[in-house]
Amino acid sequence: MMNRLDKTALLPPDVDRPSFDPASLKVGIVHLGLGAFHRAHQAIYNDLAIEAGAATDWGIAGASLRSVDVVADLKAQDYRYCVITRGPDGDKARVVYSIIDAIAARQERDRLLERLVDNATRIVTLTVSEKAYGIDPISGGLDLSHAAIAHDLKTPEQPIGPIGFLVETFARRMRLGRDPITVLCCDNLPGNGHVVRHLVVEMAERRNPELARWIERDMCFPSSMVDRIVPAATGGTRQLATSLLGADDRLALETEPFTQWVIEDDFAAGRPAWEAGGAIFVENVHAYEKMKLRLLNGSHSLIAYLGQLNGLDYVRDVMAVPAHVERVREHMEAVLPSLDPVPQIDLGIYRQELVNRFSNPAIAHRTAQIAMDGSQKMPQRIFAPAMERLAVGDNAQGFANVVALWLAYVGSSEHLDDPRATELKAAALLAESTGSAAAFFDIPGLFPSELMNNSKWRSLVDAHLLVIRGR
Ligand code: CS2
Repeated sequence: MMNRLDKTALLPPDVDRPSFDPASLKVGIVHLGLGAFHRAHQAIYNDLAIEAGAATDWGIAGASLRSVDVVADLKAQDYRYCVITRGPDGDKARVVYSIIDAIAARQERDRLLERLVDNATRIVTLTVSEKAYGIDPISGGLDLSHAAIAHDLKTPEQPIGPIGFLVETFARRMRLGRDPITVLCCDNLPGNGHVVRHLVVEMAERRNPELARWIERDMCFPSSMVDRIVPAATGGTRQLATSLLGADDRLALETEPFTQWVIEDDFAAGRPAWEAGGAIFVENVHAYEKMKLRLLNGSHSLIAYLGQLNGLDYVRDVMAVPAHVERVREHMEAVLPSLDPVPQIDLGIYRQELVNRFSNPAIAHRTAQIAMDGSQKMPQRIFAPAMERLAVGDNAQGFANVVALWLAYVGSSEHLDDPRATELKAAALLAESTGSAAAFFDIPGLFPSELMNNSKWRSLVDAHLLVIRGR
């Protein structure tokens, strides 16, 4: 039988790993959302920070709010797993040590809350995906019809969602006289720190205004921009890991060499020296996040819908078609005037780098994975720059095309993966029979009012939809 990657595994010398002993670490961070992204991004910066500063009090307790499998697998492997970087120089494996505890919130809610409330916990980080927060698209506040929000308002002491867990954590910390801490959101939302702060304060306000005031005054919610393309792992990833490690790793991940993390340096109770892993600390992350959400993620959504509508399964397949690459470059060109100058970044080089990253032949990133949850992704990726371009007199034609590609995809997909799938599918049926996207624009809160009320731009969407469907 194949050896398992755990603390007894003897690894080949060319597999990177930290030089510290994971048994020497203590928890200083609780992370919510144990998906591939966190494990291939923050956890590595954290390993490098601990190593550089011998900062053994910044271990991570990772919590999964939904899945229980990742927790069981981490436990079975003594919390070790490998990240394989795949680029032009070949494949390189690195074993990660930073995660030293794993908690399945569904099974161990109390233990998770104990960790969150512990005085040793000074930072709570999050990667739970856009849809998990429960943001009302119209008010920007709590969506009271969101299942986790509704649940956590009703039974606040037994939370299930990220906002509910944070509010209950603060309620307990206040009661126990614990120190203020930092909440660091690492999801692809604009002003992600502000968003989370707003939701947490609103939920706390409903429980106890004094709690809301304490959170507002003493907790820190820095925003951050995160970037690394980490496709969902497959059987192939596991095979590759076996060949590189000589051990079986159920949690192996593959990713690209590129990685970026820009963080507002606003922490209530210290932080690891993540700059040792290349993180950049800034006063304001806004320009970086706008650049990334609009150039990278916006192009990603365009590529995903082009791929899905043309039978191309992977991002790299779309990028192998010159006409599609041309379209992606044109989209980036259209986004450019909506961006602010980004310190230390040459946007020309950044755009070329994106084309190269999307084209990486070793990265099998499914267009279906990116295409999901369009209702949660389109606002910051496509609608926001479209609105800004319209406001200064541009016709935002290209953005109308991306929206039409998304709507055509919604109409054609058999199993639409989106929290608003029912409403979207119903609108798609109407759009099919009327030949107009009006039914989509009628869905409350799907499009911002500036786009809903712009009949000229809407007719561009209709025209593109007609052409796409006619193909
Ligand atoms: C992607 C992102 O799935 C998606 O919607 O656009 O996950 C993307 O790969 C990352 O943000 C890259 O940093």
